[in-house]
Amino acid sequence: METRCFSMLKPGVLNRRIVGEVINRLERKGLKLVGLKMMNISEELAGKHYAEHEGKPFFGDLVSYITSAPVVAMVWQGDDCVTLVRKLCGATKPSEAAPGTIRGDFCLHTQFNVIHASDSDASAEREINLFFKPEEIIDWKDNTQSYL
Ligand code: FUP
Repeated sequence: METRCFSMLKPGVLNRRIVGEVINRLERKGLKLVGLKMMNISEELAGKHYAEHEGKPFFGDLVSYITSAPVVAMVWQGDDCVTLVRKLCGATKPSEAAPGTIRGDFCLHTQFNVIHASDSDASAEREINLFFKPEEIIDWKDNTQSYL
């Protein structure tokens, strides 16, 4: 069954000119990009997005980093979308992320680990609603679906 996953290229990815390379990893897998926008994240939105980390020692740094420069927010769709996107992202800690994964290939530090991806269907729904209006998601007709 098709599900959706919220994903976000974190601050620095635009600066490093690797937006296309990272998106390419997810596209090549066959996942369908149904939402895409560049944006600046407000402190309020950052607080809601990272609510589960409130009170942890890294929370302040997390919020100031994610609000420090533009991000690229995305919604991906496909069978087992959350599982697949997280596999392609790799482990949270770059030192544990396998080579070939996005985090395994493009970052050194957990704090700057390039990409966010929802960790369950429930958080995907919550995060998509936080970042996208319903009309900003376009579930386009996919003529190649029978080949994927
Ligand atoms: P993930 O779901 O892989 O993005 O990981 P988490 O939700 O556990 O963490 C969210 C973000 O907090 C990570 F992307 C980076 C940051 N973080 C730290 O800076 N230090 C930590 O010890 C854990 C997470």
